[in-house]
Amino acid sequence: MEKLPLLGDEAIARGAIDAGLSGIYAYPGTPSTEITEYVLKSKEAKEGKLVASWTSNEKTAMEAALGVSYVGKRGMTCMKHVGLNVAADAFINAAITGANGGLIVVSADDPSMHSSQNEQDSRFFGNFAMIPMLEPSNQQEAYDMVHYGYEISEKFGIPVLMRITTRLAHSRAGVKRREVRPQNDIKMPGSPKQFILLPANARNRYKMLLGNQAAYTQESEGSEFNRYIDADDKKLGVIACGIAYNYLVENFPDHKTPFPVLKIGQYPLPRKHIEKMYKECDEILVLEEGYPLVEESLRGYMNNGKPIRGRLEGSIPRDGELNPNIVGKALGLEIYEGREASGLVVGRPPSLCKGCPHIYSYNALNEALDRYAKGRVFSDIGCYTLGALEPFNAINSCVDMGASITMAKGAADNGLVPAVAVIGDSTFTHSGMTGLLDAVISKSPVTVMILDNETTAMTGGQHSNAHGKLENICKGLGVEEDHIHIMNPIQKYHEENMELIKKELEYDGVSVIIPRRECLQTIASRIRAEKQKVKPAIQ
Ligand SMILES: Cc1ncc(C[n+]2csc(CCOP(=O)(O)OP(=O)(O)O)c2C)c(N)n1
Ligand code: SF4
Repeated sequence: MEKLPLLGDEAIARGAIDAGLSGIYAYPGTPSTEITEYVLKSKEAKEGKLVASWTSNEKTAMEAALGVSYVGKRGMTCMKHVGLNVAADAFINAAITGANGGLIVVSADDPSMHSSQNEQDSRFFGNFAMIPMLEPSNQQEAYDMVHYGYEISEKFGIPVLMRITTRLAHSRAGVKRREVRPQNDIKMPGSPKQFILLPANARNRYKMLLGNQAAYTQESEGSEFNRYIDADDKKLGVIACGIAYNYLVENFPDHKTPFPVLKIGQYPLPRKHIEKMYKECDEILVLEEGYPLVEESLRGYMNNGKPIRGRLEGSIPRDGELNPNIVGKALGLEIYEGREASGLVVGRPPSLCKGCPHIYSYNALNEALDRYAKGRVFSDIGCYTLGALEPFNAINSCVDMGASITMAKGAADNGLVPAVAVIGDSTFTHSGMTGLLDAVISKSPVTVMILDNETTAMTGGQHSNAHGKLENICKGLGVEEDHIHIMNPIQKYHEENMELIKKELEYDGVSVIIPRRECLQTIASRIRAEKQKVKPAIQ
């Protein structure tokens, strides 16, 4: 079969298409974005053979993918780890409804927080939902696991969580393709009650889920993705999960360890393999990205005094991404640290592009707020979060998508007047609209600036669902028309913009100001595409 050089994300996308995917729904978020982008640009999507779509947020994506599964077809949804928090209600309940057609939820974790607010471990969500989980160690496994994931999803009638991390998502390797499977035809759920989670049905479904746990573990124990690699030196046994297996074997020239290794790629944990290792080896070292999930489970399983080492115990740092050197040190190996970087290499902190529209919004806002005490601008997540840095120092919070308007409302309701919320157009339709409705209902004195650069810039310029709709959405949510304004964030209109913001800061109610000018990068991408007469890469 053909071999392709694919990113981990692309391997998942190619795997899904080849395994008979019918519909993929996602909200962008690093490091998961390239999965959906690959499918969107695929020949199969362009020929209309499958449905691929960005959604308003991760919850709507999760529910749309569940809808694909409901009709018996294979669905996928992809998100970054914090996106799974947004999708959690649907995700946890999908474990109770179960799946009809195969359903895979991909959650991409970001240990070391390369581009995230936290480094939470999605495996806890998988355990919480009590569904099977897959964790690839390389791009080939990522591809193969999608095929297998759909098999077990359909065999057990349950969604499957695939957990990846940044390093795997964004590194490239040769991936051998498999035979392409046809998509499923429409087939309605066998039981008409399956998806109706009224308490009486839900209780039955939950019992089924509990009853299936042993079968999921048995499947894990027989899985090709959980391998016990035996060796003579039983002083140590290493449990290596997902990509941590690569970091382990990179420390050994022929990739052969002198001690037994249990390579984990599937959960629930293969209990039998773990018991074997625990019985045979004097000491266990657990290598896992994220939280000490396996280490904690081991302590629960059989804490009879045998040393278990890992993140909890301290042999591995409690936070941050793993790498071969961290693993080598935990094994007591001599590590080559490499030379210090040359003094000529200077750090390049992130910054707004020169001429970015957000710059002019912040200049006007800062000046309008000059006469008030500091600390009243609640921001959200997007390129505009860089307004926290010099020279702007324009924002005072960034917590999660949507938290700008709601935090400003809470603060304003409790005496911080004026309070300002700064939110991007994509973040507004992701989870700002409900907060704005709350503010309207309680007539909170907040000034909301929706920075409309007509795209989802931070994640690469995906289509923004707010495009062309913002004023109407705000009107529909009840913001008074006299207090909805558009401004052009450009130096030429600085005075005018500043006076407008000043005026609305004094208004005792909800006002919305929409600075509107397109992101420079999407303009550049369009011009490049027009010159080459191709469709813009960024859509
Ligand atoms: C729950 C969640 N999903 C996705 C992301 C990734 N993400 C960060 S900002 C952003 C969108 C930013 O778009 P917009 O609000 O329009 O601001 P812009 O970057 O265009 O200025 C996304 C998708 C995230 N941080 N959290
Ligand atoms: S990508 Fe666009 S929105 Fe982001 S900083 Fe650059 S110009 Fe501004």
